[in-house]
Amino acid sequence: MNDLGRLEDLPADYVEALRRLNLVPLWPSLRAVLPPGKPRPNTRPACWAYETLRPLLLKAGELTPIEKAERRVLVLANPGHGLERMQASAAMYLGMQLLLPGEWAPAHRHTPNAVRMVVEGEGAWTTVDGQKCPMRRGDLILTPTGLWHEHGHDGNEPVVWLDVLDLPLVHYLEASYHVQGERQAQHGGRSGRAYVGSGVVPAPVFQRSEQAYPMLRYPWADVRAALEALAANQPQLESVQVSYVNPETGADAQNILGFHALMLRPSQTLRLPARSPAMVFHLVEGDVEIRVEDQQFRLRAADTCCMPGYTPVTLVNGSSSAPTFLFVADETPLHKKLGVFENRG
Ligand code: 1HN
Repeated sequence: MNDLGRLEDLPADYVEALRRLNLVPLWPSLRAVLPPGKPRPNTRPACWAYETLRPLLLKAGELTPIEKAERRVLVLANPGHGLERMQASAAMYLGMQLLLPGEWAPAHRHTPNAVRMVVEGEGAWTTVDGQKCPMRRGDLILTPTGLWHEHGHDGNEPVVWLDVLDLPLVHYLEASYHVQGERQAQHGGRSGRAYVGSGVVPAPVFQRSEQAYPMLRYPWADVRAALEALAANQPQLESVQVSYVNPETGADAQNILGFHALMLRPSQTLRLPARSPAMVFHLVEGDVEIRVEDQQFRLRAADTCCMPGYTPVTLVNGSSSAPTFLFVADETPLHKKLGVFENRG
């Protein structure tokens, strides 16, 4: 409904005179850019089943050599944004990337921030800023803005991972570009095992790390153990969740998107409040039903789905005997920094 008049209500020659001067009247469009009460997101609830996506990704491996593709990815595009825009939500890009044994995806760096959530396969690695990060199921690897990164594969089975980038936002800001590079020298650099979550951080001669991204690889085994310990130590805790943070500062691991892991106890139903940021769920282990508005999605392991902001989401563990583990990406750091974050309960 538009109660402020339509463009067609104005004389055509008037509108044309305005247009020739690069002018447009605001009032016919005001409700569209400022809808009453809450936003009207383009982001729709959408789900991608790994079982149906996987054979198509493997087919891409046959059709397109890595040398040609550079990154062999199927983009998980939210139909509400139009498939060609490659958006899961306003700020989030999702893609499933395939690397085959012996392949190498060459070094580059770019302004958008990326993370990888490893879905399947052994033997691949990503080198980020000179640190070689082994890729195992459930590991989260950061490739923050500006850092060199490349992928290699010494194993003997296909490796697949989920890429989450803030590309739509950075592109919208007209700040997205990349630089090609040479193969990186791998160095000790940050020690992959320096941060062990015991409340202490390395402080050689009492100098704390000045790296903006001191931790690049968050092994799933540690995250899973942290969730299980949290659940065991706090039986009354409803929401068994951890956030991926910079272990030196406690701030979010990256500047724009937030990353979390969540455990549902057997048979647990967890209602997440309606908050302004959109969310992505990737099922690492277990079985979950996701309810949003009047829709329901059943996720099996490695399935991924995306939910708009401003609407409550309910997660139901489909197993009465085993916990379910989810990786969550959201736009919370961005909304908080911009001052538009809302929790409507
Ligand atoms: C990128 O650099 C990677 O490095 C993956 O693996 C997906 C999507 C858009 C832009 C850059 C990668 C990407 C990307």
